[in-house]
Amino acid sequence: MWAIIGTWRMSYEAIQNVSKKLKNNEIGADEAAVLAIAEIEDFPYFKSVGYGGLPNEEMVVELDAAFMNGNDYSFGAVMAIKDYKNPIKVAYELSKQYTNCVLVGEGAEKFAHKNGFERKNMLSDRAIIHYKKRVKEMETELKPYIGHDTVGMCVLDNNQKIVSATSTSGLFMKKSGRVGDSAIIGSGFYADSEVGACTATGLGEDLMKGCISYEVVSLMRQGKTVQESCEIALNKLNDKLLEKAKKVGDLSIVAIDKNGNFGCATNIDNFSFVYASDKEEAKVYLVEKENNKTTFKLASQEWLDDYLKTRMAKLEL
Ligand code: SD4
Repeated sequence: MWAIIGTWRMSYEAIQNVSKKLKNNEIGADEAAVLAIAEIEDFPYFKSVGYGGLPNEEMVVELDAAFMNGNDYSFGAVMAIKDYKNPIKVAYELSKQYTNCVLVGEGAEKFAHKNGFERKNMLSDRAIIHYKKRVKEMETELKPYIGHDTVGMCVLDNNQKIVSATSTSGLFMKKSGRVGDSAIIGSGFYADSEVGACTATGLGEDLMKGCISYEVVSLMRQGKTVQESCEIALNKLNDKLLEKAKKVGDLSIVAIDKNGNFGCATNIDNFSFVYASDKEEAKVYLVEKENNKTTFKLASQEWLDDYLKTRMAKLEL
């Protein structure tokens, strides 16, 4: 039995590709998560992950990524790393270390260099255009743009191993050194092979307030289904923030349980995810939310075609 779930439509091709290998037992959960996320990091048209990711307010691309092994809870994370092609591979390598497994900025870059990871200028021409357009729009004051597309994946393999992993350029126009939930254990990702895994996307500052990925796994551990766990955790965080802070950012999560069942929850209107398992091939789902109840449906072919067209449309200043 195996299953894989990834945030956003962006996970589609990568999940299709690794599914074939998971099915044939060619790779396990670790490799599936790392390969799939690296493929997304390499694709220049996804603008919140890897190459082509949107820069911070100084027009520098700083990336966060993380990996967690649900068998032994080992994990690794890089934060605000610059000029490395695949932050997820660096995070994975760090997860093999008991100590020093979370590195930021220069320290992360030194580690990547010492371990022979490929360097790359991660600022694409397209990202520069996005940046300049945004600067023009905000002539007076630069504010972080709260649109998002971070990739998070949870994978269960045929050996009942579960992992969770993420990669992101974080918020567009963020401050230099800003870190969101994606590289913070328990917030952007969490995995326990005896229970399940969860990963999040949205406004990191708010997702961290609920330690949401840990919360979802805890609820599953207490006997809730994966779908119940996602909805309870997300609605609770959403409602608490509205009550206490009078505002809440975008929050979306996906999760799997130890039997490969999936769940999702969101407080926005355009969240999508991709799921594949030994029982079904990779499909894109669109999530809908009404009165704290989450439903999802398969994306139509028209929606899928339109997505890539929009993503790859010519950009002009
Ligand atoms: C962050 N959660 O850095 C990330 C942003 C995100 O899609 O999800 N973008 O806050």
